[in-house]
Order: sequence, then C-alpha cells, then structure tokens
Amino acid sequence: MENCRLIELTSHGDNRGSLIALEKEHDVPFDIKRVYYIYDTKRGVPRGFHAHENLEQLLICVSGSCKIKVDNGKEKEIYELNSPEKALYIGKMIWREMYDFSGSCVLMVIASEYYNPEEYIRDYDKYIELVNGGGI
Ligand code: T46
Repeated sequence: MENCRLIELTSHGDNRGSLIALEKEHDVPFDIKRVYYIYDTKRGVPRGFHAHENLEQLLICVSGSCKIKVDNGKEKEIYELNSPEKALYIGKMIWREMYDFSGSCVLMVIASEYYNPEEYIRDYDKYIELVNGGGI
C-alpha cells in the first residue's frame, strides 16, 4: 500500500545472540523525535483507531506479536508483526488499528514528531472525508 511498507532490518547475530541497530537515514526514513513502546497489552483489547496528518512512524514488535490494520481511505491491509527483524513504516494520513497482541508483546514505535494529542484524527468518517474529499 502506498505510504505503508514492511522493512526488513539487519540483524547482527553471533553465538551470544542478536542485535539490531536503527540509525537515522540508514534504517529510519525520517528524523527521529520520539520513541515509545506499548506493553502489558490485554488479550482481545485493540488500540489505535486514529490517523495522523503529519506523523510518520516505524513500528517494531521487539517481543511477541501483534497485527496492524492500515487503511488509506481506499485500500486496507493487515500486517502481522511477529519478529524484531521486521519494521512497519506508516506514513502520513493512514488510519491504523492494532490488535491480536500476544502475551509479552512489546511494540516499539519510532516517531517523526513530538507527541501532540491535538493532531490525532479519531473520527473515521472525518478521516475518510479528509483523504477523499481534500481539505489537506
Ligand atoms: C499510534 C499508535 C501506533 C503520551 O503521553 N505520549 C505519547 O507519545 C503517546 C503515543 C501517548 N501518550 C499517552 C496518551 C494516552 O494517555 O499515552 C496514553 C495512550 O496513548 P494512545 O491511546 O494514543 O495509544 P494507542 O496505542 O491507541 O496509539 C499509539 C499512538 O498514540 C499513536 O500515535 O500511531 O500507538
């Protein structure tokens, strides 16, 4: 889907285990302003249900697994994040829903902007109007 893609991360492994490094420009396609992680999720309880006008993010399930449903107003796609070697890039104006969190899931998110609760589009009808009818 346009503005959303899976990125395979390079893992550096040896007989002690594995390590993944994320560097601005090389692995993260935007300037990093914020990192947060979602953990202690409850089975059967979805999250998200919003879009962002100006935010780009990289989502990595560093432990466990979860599913991410993305929607650009025309097409929808479901990605399963089940490995720390996979990152999901979500660009601007994409509706997202996260669900099916496994036990001990830790979803790390790298973001291009500081937290701004006013920038969230939480009404799906308004989102569809904005992406299809203009206004942005
Ligand atoms: C997104 C998905 C993937 C902060 O104080 N600072 C922050 O940077 C964030 C992201 C959240 N919060 C507070 C606001 C709420 O009181 O943490 C609480 C939970 O946030 P929210 O309900 O927005 O969480 P999710 O899991 O529904 O969505 C989050 C991000 O907000 C969102 O940008 O794309 O993860």
